[in-house]
Amino acid sequence: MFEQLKPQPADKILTLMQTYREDPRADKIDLGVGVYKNAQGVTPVMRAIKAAEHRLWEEQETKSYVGLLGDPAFSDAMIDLVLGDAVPRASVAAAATPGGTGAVRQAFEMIQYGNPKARVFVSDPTWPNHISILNYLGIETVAYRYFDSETGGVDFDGMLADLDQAQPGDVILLHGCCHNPTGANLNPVQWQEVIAVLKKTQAIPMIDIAYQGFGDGLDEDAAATRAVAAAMPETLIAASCSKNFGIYRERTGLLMAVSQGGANTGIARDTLAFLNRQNFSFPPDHGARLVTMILTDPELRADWAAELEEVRLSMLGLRKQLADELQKLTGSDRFAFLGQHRGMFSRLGTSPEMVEKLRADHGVYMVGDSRMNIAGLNARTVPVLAQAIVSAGI
Ligand code: PLP
Ligand code: TYF
Repeated sequence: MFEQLKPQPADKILTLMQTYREDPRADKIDLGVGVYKNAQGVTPVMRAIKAAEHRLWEEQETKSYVGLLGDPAFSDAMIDLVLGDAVPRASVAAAATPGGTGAVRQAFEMIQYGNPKARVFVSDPTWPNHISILNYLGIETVAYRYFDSETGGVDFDGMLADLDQAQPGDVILLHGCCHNPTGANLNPVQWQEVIAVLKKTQAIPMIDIAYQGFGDGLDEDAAATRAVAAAMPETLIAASCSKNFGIYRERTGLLMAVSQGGANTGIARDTLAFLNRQNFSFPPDHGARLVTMILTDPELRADWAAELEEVRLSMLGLRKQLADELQKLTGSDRFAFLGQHRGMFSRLGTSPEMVEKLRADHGVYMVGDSRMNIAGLNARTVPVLAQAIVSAGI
């Protein structure tokens, strides 16, 4: 049977990681995979995670199975973090998943299970794994305009016009904050307009929130997700703990299905448990337990929030430095959008040829669509990158 298998295209982001590792140049700059790195280029274990792991090692007495939906205390803590008091707790069904990707996958499966005809509207561009998983499941995708490469911002009129084409039962996938791969985001007024289109079309919103705390702050980054969930009869939310808790390899995420409570919430909960059982039975627990310990212990929570804020501000500082440096070198505001973007990523808006030139001539590694991981920079390499961008003629 194995000989019948078809070779699959590699994940471009992960391939780039490998090419970077094999490059012998000492001054190479890695702006590829979306992993936070500090000024020394290290992805640290957060202080609160270390403390929680220490405590867990001392206190944990069993590693027996938990439940198909994971530990309810994890769901409660994460629902509180993401949704605050935007919706009644009784209207949320939730399942722990292997990372945010697991939550995305389970959400798509739930959509397909509930409505095999549903189409999923995705931003152009979106995180490549969205498209890959949707194609794999055979779910029809419809791209909506999003990034305006002229301005580096959102083509909001185009976006609204495309979303307006959704039919009742279609799903509109939105990034809650810190859009991957572009870094361009909607403002609160624009989110209200999106909500108006969701109501008009009766499409179902699905929000992927993988960078809460990386943009404008923990509550600020969740504001759009909260507004949508409060306004709509049904919302799916896929949340990741990989980035904001720095526990990438622990595979920690949560899928939330928000409805009007009562029987709908019950059937949503049963379906999430069923879908978990079909795919992996019990979700991973280690990362979820650490997150729960941190969010429910005031001291650990305060320390985690403080360290996350340092991370956020360091990326914001690098953005501003890069935008300023390019302003100085070009004498124009062409790159001002880099300072306005939020999160780990910014799409420079240049061609794959230019991206390759930056790699070959300057040892700068960004994804082929010109997405840069801002956290791959530090105060010393920002001017080097700015000079490389200008020398390449971008
Ligand atoms: N969604 C988006 C938009 C992402 O960028 C990522 C990657 O970090 C994820 C989901 C899921 O990440 P993970 O599965 O590592 O939690
Ligand atoms: O976009 C990124 O770089 C992150 C990390 O298959 C990632 O979201 C990259 C590729 C992948 C899974 C996660």
